[in-house]
Amino acid sequence: MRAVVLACSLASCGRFDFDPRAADAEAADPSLLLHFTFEGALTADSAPVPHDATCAGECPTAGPSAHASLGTAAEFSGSSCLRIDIQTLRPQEITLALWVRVDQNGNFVARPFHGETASTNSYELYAQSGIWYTEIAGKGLTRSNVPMGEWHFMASTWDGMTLTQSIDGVREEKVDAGAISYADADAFYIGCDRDNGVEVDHMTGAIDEVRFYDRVLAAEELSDVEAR
Ligand SMILES: [Ca+2]
Repeated sequence: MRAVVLACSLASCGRFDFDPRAADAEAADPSLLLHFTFEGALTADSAPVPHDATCAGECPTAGPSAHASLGTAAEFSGSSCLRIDIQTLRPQEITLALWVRVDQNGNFVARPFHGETASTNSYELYAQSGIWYTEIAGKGLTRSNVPMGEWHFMASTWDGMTLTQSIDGVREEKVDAGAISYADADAFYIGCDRDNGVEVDHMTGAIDEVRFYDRVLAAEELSDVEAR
């Protein structure tokens, strides 16, 4: 076993169902803008063009993930958050995918558009009072009664017209969701949102395998992502 561990690459360590061909394809996919695996340094981005995070407030800590094959996850305490400076990346199509365990309310991921001057002006995935939300600028989709304290795979896509939300493979969509309106100062956040110039809605729970693409992934592709 030791020889296997020593031989594996950083990305594959601990993933015994790891398919190197799939990983190579993912590492070469230019539409993958961000990919946080939370193995090793929790601020490290594994996307083809990496944009490492900084801690906005407290740093998250490492904890167990949804499956042993996913290694470690990032644990958010309610006052920790990660900021990724991708202000120059302004995709007009989006896919977000991640594993989430909610212990209390909070934002899983958020891409504010006018976070310095406004609220409810983000592409955001969050939970509040047992309801999960996928919203653009305050409009979007909800799912009630998602169990707390358990891991779920969540994905959302936006093609410029239709917003989708998928939780554990059950998909809903909304046409004419809110509009994307990028501003200069806004970053991307994991574990909180930014409204009126301050970080808000901090997550209490855990997050793993955050992927952010500038295209809409098909349902089969999202199933492949979930299975990795
Ligand atoms: Ca992980």
